[in-house]
Amino acid sequence: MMLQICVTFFMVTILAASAIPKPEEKRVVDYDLSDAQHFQNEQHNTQYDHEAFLGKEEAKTFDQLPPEESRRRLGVIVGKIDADSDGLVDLGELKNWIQFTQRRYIEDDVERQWKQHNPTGNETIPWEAYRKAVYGFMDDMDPRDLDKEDEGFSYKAMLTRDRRRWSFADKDGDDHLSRKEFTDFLHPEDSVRMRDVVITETIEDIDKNGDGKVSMDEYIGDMYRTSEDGEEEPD
Ligand SMILES: [Ca+2]
Ligand SMILES: [Ca+2]
Ligand SMILES: [Ca+2]
Repeated sequence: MMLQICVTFFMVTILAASAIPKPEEKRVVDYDLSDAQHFQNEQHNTQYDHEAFLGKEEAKTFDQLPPEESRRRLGVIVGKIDADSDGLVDLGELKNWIQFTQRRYIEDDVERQWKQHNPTGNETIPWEAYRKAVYGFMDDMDPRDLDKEDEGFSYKAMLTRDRRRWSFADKDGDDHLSRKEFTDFLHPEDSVRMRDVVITETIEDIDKNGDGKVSMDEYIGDMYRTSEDGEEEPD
């Protein structure tokens, strides 16, 4: 069993490496398989695989367990991944498993935010209620501060973007979002219907000077946008 687990982790490493979201995907998705860096100073960080494999919450639980119990539970999970019960975890089974943990992450996130914005359990959330909860503070702000931009970021631009995404997600056009519509709003990357707005938002993010075109400099600038931990740009 131990050998099997080692093989599995090795395979997760390969898979997770190819599953690291590209910067433009990450922007919209805004989550990664793990909070950990997959490679630190070219050293492979096993914490990344650990979290990608189990999901962040589950990985936390595992970190607190004694080794024998971790091993036992991992064995149970490996049993679940091995869909055809042939005693081996193949790449397809591993892919399905990682998709399943990502899916679960989205569902948990939607559940949490749906409850937060809809505490009385209505069928839908009206735009105005959402706007008030998220951007209500802007009503009391100085209009000059609202227009202020910090590296292309402004509250006003964020509100405009959310408003547009809301309208896209609002399939029946009543300006309220049902739970299904709200899921598309929060996680447009997971919905074919939302593809256009995902592309629009991505281009807007890269196109820093707002001329509607992506220059080489803007593209390169975007590629290194995520290296916040002091990584140096290559020459
Ligand atoms: Ca199998
Ligand atoms: Ca609607
Ligand atoms: Ca541009």
